[in-house]
Amino acid sequence: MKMIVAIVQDDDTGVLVSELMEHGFGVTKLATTGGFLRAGNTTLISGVQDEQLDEALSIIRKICSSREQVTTAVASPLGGAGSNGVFTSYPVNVTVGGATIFVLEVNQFLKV
Ligand code: 2BA
Repeated sequence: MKMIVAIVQDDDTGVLVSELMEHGFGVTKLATTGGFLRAGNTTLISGVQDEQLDEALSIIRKICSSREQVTTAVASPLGGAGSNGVFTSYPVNVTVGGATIFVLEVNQFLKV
């Protein structure tokens, strides 16, 4: 048996948990905080049989792969925000998603 520990973006959590549960995986969700950015992320733990590991990892990969997303940035007018200039918006590409995954060997699995 293996234990998957996957640190994922909060935005991906809902879909990922649903998908894992639909495929019969047990999942525990923890609200966590990244040490570098000090921003919220989600850590999922899931105990899986050895032969199910690839299926679980491919679901995580499918939902959480890092991808480019277009968002809108707003530029302040020349002269600063207090001037009578016009705020303009423009599209920017940002990278979202991605997962950090650890796969651990499970020595014992008990429910008491
Ligand atoms: P990632 O490397 O994709 O890591 C995303 C989150 O995964 C991390 O959030 C942390 O919560 C967890 N994580 C990553 N590696 C880990 C490990 N070896 N053990 C335990 N947990 C781990 P943050 O710490 O807030 O980092 C967010 C992003 O900032 C990282 O994305 C990476 O792109 C960047 N980053 C992290 N540390 C950095 C550093 N020392 N210098 C430059 N960039 C860094």
